[in-house]
Amino acid sequence: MKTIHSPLHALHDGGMELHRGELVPCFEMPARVDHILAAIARTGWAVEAPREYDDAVLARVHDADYLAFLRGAYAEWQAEGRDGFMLPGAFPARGMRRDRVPAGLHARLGYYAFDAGSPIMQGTWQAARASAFCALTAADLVAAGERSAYALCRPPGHHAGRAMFGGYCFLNNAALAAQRLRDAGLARIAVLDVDYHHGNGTQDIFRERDDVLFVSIHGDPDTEYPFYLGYADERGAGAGEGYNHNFPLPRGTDWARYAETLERALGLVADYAPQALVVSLGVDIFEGDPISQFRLGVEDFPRLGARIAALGLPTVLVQEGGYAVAGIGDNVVGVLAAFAGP
Ligand code: 6XA
Ligand code: ZN
Repeated sequence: MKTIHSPLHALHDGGMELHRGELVPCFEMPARVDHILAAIARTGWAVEAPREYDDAVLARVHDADYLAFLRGAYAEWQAEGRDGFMLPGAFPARGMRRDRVPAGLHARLGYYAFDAGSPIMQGTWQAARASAFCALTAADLVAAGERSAYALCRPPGHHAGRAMFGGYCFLNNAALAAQRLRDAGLARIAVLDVDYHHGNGTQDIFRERDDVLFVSIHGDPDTEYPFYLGYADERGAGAGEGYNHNFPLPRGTDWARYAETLERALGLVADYAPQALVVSLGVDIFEGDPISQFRLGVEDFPRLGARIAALGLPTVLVQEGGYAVAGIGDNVVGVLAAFAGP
């Protein structure tokens, strides 16, 4: 399976996040990619650089004002004489104004963010663009007839909304891939999100559309991040009603329980009869993950890959989470190798 990778991911590095009430070093770190690349090197698969795209392609999924903010925010921060990384500290919660974009940098930082866990630093915009380009390139390969392609995206994307960042995500790589496949003329695209965390950004982007199905299996948002979206009663709206399916599962879910739900999710994808599939591939469903609570073992990732492959669909696999850094390569390649088959 061809891997699309850019070394520019490393420009987004370090910083602290406010995680469950504590300021801690970011779990999302460049070493994740090194371990995935090392495991891919052992397979002998080709690794290619992404193509370049105009910001207009990003604007197919994201609002122009949000893209302008991401592009320029760090320069504004530096103009204040500051360096390091920046985190928001105030958000427009219920009862406050969300209908106007405020002028000041810190006001806009909180306006566009939904958590204090996603630091922006000097290279964040460049890294996020390169990550999105990986997903877009993988989508272009699949649109051109490849059976599958793997976008080694970092930073991840599935929490990023049209005009919102959080959960380490700035640009929604999976949504950009799905939209790219649509723009290539494929009529119906399914997104299957198997990351431990609900893909709130992807759901929100496609909520009112029936041309992109969103199906997600994830930790129950009653206790698991991102908390405020991802419940089973969210079914889409307007034309998109019935094209959104959430499967929240309890802490401690093992492969047996997961596999039952996966069959239901795959059944929904198959019933939709899409022309292509985008997988938000988070391997933070691993039992060793430091911030997640499912109990999938190393041996379960090939099972997951084989089950997804059985759909027989042209597929873009997009890297999302996974923070058991030493094991991340084996878990990702476990899925990809089983997907690709002998
Ligand atoms: C809060 C946890 C962020 C989870 C990010 C993730 N600091 N999303 O893995 O899929
Ligand atoms: Zn995750």
